[in-house]
Amino acid sequence: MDKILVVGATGQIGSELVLELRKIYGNENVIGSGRKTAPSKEVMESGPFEFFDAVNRQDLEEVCKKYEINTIINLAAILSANGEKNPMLAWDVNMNGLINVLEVAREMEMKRVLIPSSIAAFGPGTPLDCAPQETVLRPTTMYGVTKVAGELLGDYYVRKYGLDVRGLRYPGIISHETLPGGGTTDYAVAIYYEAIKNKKYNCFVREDTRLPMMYMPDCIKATIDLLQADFDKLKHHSDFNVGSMSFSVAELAESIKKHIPEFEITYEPDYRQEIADSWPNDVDDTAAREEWGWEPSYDLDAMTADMLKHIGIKHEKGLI
Ligand code: AKB
Repeated sequence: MDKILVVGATGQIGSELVLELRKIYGNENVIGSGRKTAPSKEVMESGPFEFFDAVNRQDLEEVCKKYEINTIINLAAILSANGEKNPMLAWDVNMNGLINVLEVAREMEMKRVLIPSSIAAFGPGTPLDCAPQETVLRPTTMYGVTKVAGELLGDYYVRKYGLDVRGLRYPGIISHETLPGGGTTDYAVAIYYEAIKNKKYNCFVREDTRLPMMYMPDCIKATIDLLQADFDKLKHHSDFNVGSMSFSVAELAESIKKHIPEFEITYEPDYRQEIADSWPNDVDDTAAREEWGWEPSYDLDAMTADMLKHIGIKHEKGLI
């Protein structure tokens, strides 16, 4: 019986992942956790939830023992833009939280740990187009530094201790349930909300900024597919590139205009432009496709139609 702890279950990905995992593994077997922020009503009411900070190892250990956890998914992180405002906090949450997760999992001889990485692991030395699986990883953000260190740590625990650690490099994730918090790719979510609410958006990166992105249903699918993949078939462990779509801000705006012709976009690049410019346009995810059958479903226009539909409903109900 799998007993899964999702650390960071109030965040953009965690809040949706917990609900999907509960459908598969049973409500009582998926424990959500967060530091302070209250989870959604659905997450809170559909199964166990614990408030603690994974940076405090003793608290993490107590929760793992209480629920006899054998799998941890660690989604707690300070993202790229917020990380540049407070690099030491990013280091503390992203590294100390992670090492605690790995150490508790090792000591309790857990079955599996899933630790996401990000396209932020890449940097200016990485090829811009179709970033290879094995490539230069010299990020220029503290978030990126912690993601590279996290990938290396994950692989170290596989090699040194035989702990089953897996991870994937998330692109910018786009969703209509929970807002992302403090990332560089947040513009690709905010644009949809502003298009519905005000029919205009002032973007903090240039129109030609092109980054790898993914719609939430594909993100959940990728995470669960990797979680369930046969360990013996994996040649990589903590650093899988996962591609889905890649578009410029101008192309994103055009996709929205197909539904809202009067939508207007303006550009006022800030410090996040430099971060976006340090990341590749696109990734080569051949390893994920070959080793665990990764295949995305959504393209830009399919995602836009779905995002506008759901955010439109929220707006009609007066929720946004
Ligand atoms: C960010 O923009 O920091 C995140 C990421 C790409 O990991 N969305």
